[in-house]
Amino acid sequence: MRIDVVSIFPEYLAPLDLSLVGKARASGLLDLRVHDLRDSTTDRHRTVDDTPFGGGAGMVMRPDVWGTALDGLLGEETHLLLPTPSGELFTQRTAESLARESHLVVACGRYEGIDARVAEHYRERVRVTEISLGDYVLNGGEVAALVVVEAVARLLPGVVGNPQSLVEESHGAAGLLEYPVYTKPPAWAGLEVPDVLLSGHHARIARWRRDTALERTAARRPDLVAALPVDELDAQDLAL
Ligand code: 6GU
Repeated sequence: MRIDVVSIFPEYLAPLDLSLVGKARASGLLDLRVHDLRDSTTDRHRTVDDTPFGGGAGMVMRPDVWGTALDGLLGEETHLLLPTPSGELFTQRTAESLARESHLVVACGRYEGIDARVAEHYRERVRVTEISLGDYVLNGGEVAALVVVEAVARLLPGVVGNPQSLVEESHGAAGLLEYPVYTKPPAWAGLEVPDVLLSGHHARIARWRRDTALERTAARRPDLVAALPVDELDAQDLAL
């Protein structure tokens, strides 16, 4: 997969050289390129923004500068992502869908955002999705670009060493949060690992994990429990 990220702070994306994403890049599974939006400016000051028409606080990013940057990157297959607090919520389902694409371009806005004509114009040419990480305000789209790249890259075939670790995880297909996990030592700080996990009884362990995942999800994310398809709950689930 190829991913292009455009930002006025390309250094913000430096962590994408590290860890799993860094390895995916080094091995060629992920072709990730970071671009400086200011390279698409034409004036001496490398201006990317201006005051909003209609008045108001803050600055808006100019569509002509973004146009130059994006025209140089978009192809037939591109899915253009525009991080913004007014976008659609980015979820594991979004990541799964994006992991099937061949080319993503992430256009990181700053200030009060990008002139609205940019999304409108490129919607005529490619798929465009405005995405939000959640209900809070960040200073720009760079953190969202980091989130998207990491969430998508780990779903690409060959990136995560043991594909089984993608199967049972929070926000996986079960729609539940992950069950609590433990390792050695069996007693620490006066706290013991639940007996069932030391029992070697696989069916009981699976049941305990399902129960604790459901309890945890109900306590922390009642919205996820409400969204569970009833036909996927078993009799034991319903007794909880
Ligand atoms: Cl994607 N961008 C900005 N600026 N703020 C956000 C966000 C994105 N998601 C949540 N808050």
